[in-house]
Amino acid sequence: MQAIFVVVGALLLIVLYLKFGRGPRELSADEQKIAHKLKDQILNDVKNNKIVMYSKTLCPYCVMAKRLFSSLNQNVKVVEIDQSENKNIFQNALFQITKQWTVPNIWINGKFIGGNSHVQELHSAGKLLPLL
Ligand SMILES: N[C@@H](CCC(=O)N[C@@H](CS)C(=O)NCC(=O)O)C(=O)O
Repeated sequence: MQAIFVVVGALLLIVLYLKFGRGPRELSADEQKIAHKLKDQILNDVKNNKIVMYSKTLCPYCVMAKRLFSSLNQNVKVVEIDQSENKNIFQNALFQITKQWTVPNIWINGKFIGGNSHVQELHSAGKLLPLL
């Protein structure tokens, strides 16, 4: 019986970590320099690609958003930030631009749209396709 509580507790912690992660934190001066370059890279990517999604490989919300765009036959430039060298600074750079910490972090035609729930809502309301 006790073992069940331990397993449920551990699962809850994993879910909470996946949902909230570590959250944004203050960057050191060196990290801020990297964040500055990453911000330039992000702004360049979203300028040059119709749909850009900053994602994490194990994120279920990212999978849902990828499926949605794929069902609409839309090519998405997916950047898996957990595979990047400076993943926490990358996420911080995205946060500095969009004020959104979570992934997916989705851009359409150079404009920040939001996360998975936002694109799903837009699609349900018939407002996503007109943006594409
Ligand atoms: N409502 C958001 C939820 C997104 C979300 O909670 N994503 C998790 C990953 S699956 C996240 O970014 N957690 C914080 C982190 O990984 O640092 C959406 O639909 O996009």
